[in-house]
Amino acid sequence: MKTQVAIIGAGPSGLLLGQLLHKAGIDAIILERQSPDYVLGRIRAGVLEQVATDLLDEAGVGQRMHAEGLVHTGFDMLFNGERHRIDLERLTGGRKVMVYGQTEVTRDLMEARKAAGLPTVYEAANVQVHDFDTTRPRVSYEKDGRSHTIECDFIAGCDGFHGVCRASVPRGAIQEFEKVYPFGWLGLLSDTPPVHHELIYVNSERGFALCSQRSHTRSRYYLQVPLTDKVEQWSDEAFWTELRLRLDPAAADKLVTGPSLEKSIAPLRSFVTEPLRFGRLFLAGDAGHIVPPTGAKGLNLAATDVKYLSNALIEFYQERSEAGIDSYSQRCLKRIWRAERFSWWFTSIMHRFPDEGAIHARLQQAELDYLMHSEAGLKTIAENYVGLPLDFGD
Ligand code: RFL
Ligand code: PHB
Repeated sequence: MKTQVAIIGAGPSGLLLGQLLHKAGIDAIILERQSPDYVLGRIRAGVLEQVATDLLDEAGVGQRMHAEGLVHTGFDMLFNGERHRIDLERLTGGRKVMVYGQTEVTRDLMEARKAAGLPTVYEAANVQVHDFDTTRPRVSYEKDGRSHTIECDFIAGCDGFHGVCRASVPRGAIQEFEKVYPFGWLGLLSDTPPVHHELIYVNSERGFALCSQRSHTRSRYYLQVPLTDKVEQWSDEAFWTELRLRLDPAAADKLVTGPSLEKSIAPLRSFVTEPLRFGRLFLAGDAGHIVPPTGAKGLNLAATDVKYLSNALIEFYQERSEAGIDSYSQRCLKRIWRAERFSWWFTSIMHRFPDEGAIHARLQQAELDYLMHSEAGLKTIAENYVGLPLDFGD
C-alpha cells in the first residue's frame, strides 16, 4: 500500500488532520489500535476554544456543533465559600468558548471521513514506524493476523500519550519535560441537568471540584482524589455526597443527582516533548504534550498542532516548500508552552497539595482574592482561558 501521509491514531488529532488534508487533495490512511466504539466511549474534553471551533468549521464538520453545542460567555470560580464570575466576553473583547464534548467532535469527524470514503484501519495491531529519517518512511501493522506495510512520504504521530510514535524516536534525539501531580480527577457523567448554566471551578478545603456539562440534560462532574484511590471505591452515592460538600450551599441545594453513565480516574500531568519533528515523523496532540485538564487546553492544543501540520504539508505538496515543515516544531512549541504555563498555574491555585501544608491554602486564597479584585488579574485568567489566536506574536 502507498499513501502520502500515514496518520497513526484516530483520536481528534488524527481525524482532524485527515479531514484537513483531504480538503487539500492530499491522501492519507489512518491506523487506529482500537475499535470505533472504544474510541467513542472515552469521555474526555468538553470545552472548545474559538480557534478549535473555527478549525472544525474549516474541516467541514462544524454543523452539529453549532446546532447542539452550548456557547458560554463566562464561568464561575468558587473559593472561600464564595462564587465569582469570570465574564469571558467582557474581559476579552467578545470572545467565548463552546461546550461540546470530545466524543461528539470525534463522532462528527468519523462520520465525515466515512461519508468521504476515506481509509481508516481500526483494530490495527503492532503498528510500527520505520525509516522516518529518510525520504521513504514506512509503517507496518497487523490486522486479522496478517502483516501489512504502507509506504508514505510522511508519518503523523497522532497516537496520544501512550502511542508508538514518540516511543520510536531514538532517546538521544528527544528531550522530555514532565511534572506528575500528586492527585487525579475522578469524573462522573450523568443524565441530570447541570447544577448551573455555566461551569464552576471549585477550590475547597476538601479539594478541587469541577461542575461541567455536555447539554442541558447531561452533566459532567470531577473531584480531586488521591492517586491511590481506585474508581471501584467510589459509589455514585459517595461521589454525590463529596461533591455536595465541596460546593457552596446554593449550588449544593440545586444539585440533581442520578446514576452515573461513566466514572473514571485520570492522573494529572504536565509533559512536553522537544522537538516535535524527527525527519519525516511529526508528533501532534497528546503524543507530543499533555496538560492537566484544569485549563481545558488539551484538545484545543491538539487542534492547533494539526492546523500547523496540515498547513506545512499542504505547502510542501502545493509549493514544494519545506519552510512550514522546518518551522512546525518551533511554532507549535511556542503555543504549547504558553498553554502549559496556564494549565500548570490554574492547577496550582485550584487544588489541595497534600505535602504543602496549611500556608499553601492561605496563599492560594490570597492570590485568588487578589485576582478577583484586579481587572488585570481577571483579564489574565480570561484571555488564557479563551485561548490564544492561531498566529499570536508572529
Ligand atoms: P487521543 O485522544 O489520546 O487519541 C490518540 C489515539 O491514538 C490511538 N493509539 C494508537 N493507534 C495505533 N497504534 C498505536 N500504537 C496507538 N497508540 C495509541 C489511541 O487509541 C487513540 O485513539 O489523542 P489526541 O487525538 O491527540 O487528542 C487529545 C485529546 O484527547 C486530549 O488532549 C483531551 O482529551 C484533553 N482534555 C481536555 N482538552 C480540552 O481541550 N478541553 C477539555 O475540557 C479537556 N478536558 C481532557 C479533559 C482530558 C481528560 N483526561 C481523561 C486526560 C478532561 C479529562 C478528564
Ligand atoms: C469537561 O467538561 O470534561 C471539562 C471541562 C473543563 C475542564 C476540563 C474538563 O477544564
